[in-house]
Amino acid sequence: MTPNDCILIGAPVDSGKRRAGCLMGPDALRTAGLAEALRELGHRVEDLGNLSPEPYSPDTEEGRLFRPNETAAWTARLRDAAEAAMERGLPIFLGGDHALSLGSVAGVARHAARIRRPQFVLWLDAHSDFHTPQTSGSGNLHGTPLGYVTGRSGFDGFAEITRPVPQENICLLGLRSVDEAERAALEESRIRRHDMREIDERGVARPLAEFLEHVAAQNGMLHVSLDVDFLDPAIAPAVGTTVPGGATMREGHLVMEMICDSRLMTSLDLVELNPFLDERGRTAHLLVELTASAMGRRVFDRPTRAYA
Ligand code: Z70
Ligand code: MN
Ligand code: MN
Ligand code: MN
Repeated sequence: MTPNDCILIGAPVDSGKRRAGCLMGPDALRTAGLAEALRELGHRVEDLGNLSPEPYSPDTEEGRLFRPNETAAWTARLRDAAEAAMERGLPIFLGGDHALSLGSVAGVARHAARIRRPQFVLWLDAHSDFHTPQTSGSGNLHGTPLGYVTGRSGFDGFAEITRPVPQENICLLGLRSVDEAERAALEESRIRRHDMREIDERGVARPLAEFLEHVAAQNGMLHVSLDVDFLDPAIAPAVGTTVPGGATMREGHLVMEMICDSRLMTSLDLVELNPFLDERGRTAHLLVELTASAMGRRVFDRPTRAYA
């Protein structure tokens, strides 16, 4: 793989849900050897350290939404950090919970608009994260990033979305926990979605290859957002919301290897790692290994990528 300038951006966002611990994610990923693994593959790596949110008024723990001011402040900071990092290399956002993607995706989409290329998003997650603050039953904003970046209304107090990601440019893979309001909104939308039943029937490679070929045909930028709960909790226990029936280790690596072969990935989120719930660092290590697969680690080279 051609060497990349990887920019590690620590985003210890922990305001997107009630169970604390994701703030330790960036340091767990560093401890598990993320930078070393990338350097071993020939990439240059710069670690910007951990960011902090813009100044914000403290959240009262009243009201339906959990910590909206803190999450809005993170969103503003991460959007600007993402847009700036895209000028220099391939940003890897070290989460932090999935609320960090309100900012990372908004920022990369602004950069793509500036260079006049379409932005695509691959969402590897048990959940669809397509709520708005109004439709969310839990009030947890980590369930809303795709609602925000597609320009759904109701995000009062958040930076305005000037460059919404077109629905048809988004692909959800791994779905097995979708709330009723999200299901209704998804069915009205043009978002591409592949649930675990489809993966069981067709395998993970064919739906993914279809999407990657579509991105390539449009000369798109590709943001990959990897939620730990995409994986089965038996192999990735360090997550607050365990949903059984997730991707296996082999499916996880295959997805990342195909992303690598496509040469399309321009930015990456590693989110929802809660090191407080991990077993001897195995989930953090697995995320490092999966990132390595996406960035060039392989057993043998493959001449073609004919899966569809
Ligand atoms: C549910 C909600 C969610 C991640 C859980 C769950 C959302 N749909 N997202 N874990 N990453 O509360 O809105
Ligand atoms: Mn650029
Ligand atoms: Mn998620
Ligand atoms: Mn999830």
